[in-house]
Amino acid sequence: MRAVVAKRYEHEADLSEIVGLAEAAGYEVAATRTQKRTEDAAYHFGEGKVSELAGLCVREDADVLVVDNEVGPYQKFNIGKTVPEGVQVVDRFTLILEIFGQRAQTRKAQLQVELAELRYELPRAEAKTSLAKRDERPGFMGLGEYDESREQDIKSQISRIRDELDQIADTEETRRERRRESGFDLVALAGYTNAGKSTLLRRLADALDVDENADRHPDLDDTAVSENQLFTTLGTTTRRADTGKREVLVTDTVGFISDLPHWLVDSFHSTLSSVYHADLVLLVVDASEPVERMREKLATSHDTLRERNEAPIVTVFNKTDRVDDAALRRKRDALSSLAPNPVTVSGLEGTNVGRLRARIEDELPDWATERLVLPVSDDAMSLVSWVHDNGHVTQETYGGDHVELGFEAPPPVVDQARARAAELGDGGPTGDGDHAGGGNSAGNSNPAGDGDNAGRATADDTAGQPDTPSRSEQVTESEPDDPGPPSRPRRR
Ligand SMILES: Nc1nc2c(ncn2[C@@H]2O[C@H](COP(=O)(O)OP(=O)(O)OP(=O)(O)O)[C@@H](O)[C@H]2O)c(=O)[nH]1
Ligand SMILES: [Mg+2]
Repeated sequence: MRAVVAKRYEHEADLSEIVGLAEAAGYEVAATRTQKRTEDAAYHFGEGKVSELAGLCVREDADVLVVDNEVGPYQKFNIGKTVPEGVQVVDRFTLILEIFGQRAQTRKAQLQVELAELRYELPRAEAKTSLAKRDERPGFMGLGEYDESREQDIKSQISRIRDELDQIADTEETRRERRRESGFDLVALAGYTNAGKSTLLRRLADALDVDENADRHPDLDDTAVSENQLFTTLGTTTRRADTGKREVLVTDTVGFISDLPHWLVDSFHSTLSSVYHADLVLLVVDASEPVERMREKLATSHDTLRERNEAPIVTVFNKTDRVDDAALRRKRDALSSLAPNPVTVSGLEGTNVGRLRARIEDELPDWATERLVLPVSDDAMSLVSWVHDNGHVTQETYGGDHVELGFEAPPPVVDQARARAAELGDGGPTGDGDHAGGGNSAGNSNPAGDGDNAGRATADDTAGQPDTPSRSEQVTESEPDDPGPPSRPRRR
């Protein structure tokens, strides 16, 4: 399929992105044209330009005319009348939808594409209805009625798809909470399309045996494919990465792009929810591009994040293998207000990935510190090993019939450990008077002074806490790779 690509501009005639999009949709770009002018109400371009484009389509034997602007329904109709019959007129948004439609593999991705298509169609159907109504006269009722029912039909399909996407979002939210409660920090890769997110995901997660989890997680078995084209990744891929002390799940997802109408961004909201609900966002930028292009893409990325993201953002300048040090320094300085203190890496060559890991660890929300005294028993030993799995043990001292366990962990893990320790006490304390209750925390046990100690669990406290999950629930919760039942864990 061959395409002629055209763009109307008022400031800058950059065709690289629209050409990239056309290629990503599978077109061979045969010719390009630009025109500097204000928008023409009837033709979008000037009428003469549209005739020229029509001639070009004939000469190049084009199947589509791609226009890098938002073309109104009437403008599209007029351009369509001018170009040779059979040549389709495609604007920036329909082109993006075409790419998404071709690549959508999961149910969620398909629903999102369908939703975006319907939302694109809705105002057009509404316009037709109102036109039909205006023209309505006796004996000519059919058209108006037909269009009105189409409008209703679109609206009810939109609401059906929204409901289904909401359900999927709930399931994902439950899974995210479960992972958090199991001690994982959730890190999301965000950034403009083609910045190198998927390449970085593979770098960060290379220590993980993904196959081990592939059949348990719908989103672990996807491969995070990298390709030099726009929108290679559409779904969501999550992998485990070990940054040292913390266990991190890194999620890679769809890239951002500029000039998208809000309804299109909204349609993909649930794909971006892994970004909006992360503990930390890595905002990846292609540092091999001219600084002004980087600035625009950073601005687009921040705009997309701003609305919903609350997590700290670390900017990652990627592809540094293609920039010399002096240029990189200049870019860092020029962009310091949009990207303070960026980490510079090459995902392709692996340069500075260690530094990125360390930075992730630094920027993640602090862990709480705790010390527990447990009676020695099989259950206590399983709690000790669970704490090893889900936190960072700083002290493990055995004395007679008890064990003292000092550790750092995410607050939800500390809460669970306290509750489980308190339950050990319920089964019949084995400790002496000092450690009565078995599960009592040792005094002065929080050197970090994180203020999270006020409700320190004792056996009695726990009995009065309706929120404490039973031990069997905890076992399920400690299984991070189990998507689990759809119900939401009660705590947090
Ligand atoms: N030279 C160089 N190329 C890189 C680097 N990182 C990624 N690339 C290349 O950049 C292109 C895009 O990389 P991806 O990892 O697919 O980028 P992405 O951000 O996941 O892109 P989408 O999924 O399309 O949004 C691929 O051709 C990669 O090989 C890097 O550090 N240096
Ligand atoms: Mg990708």
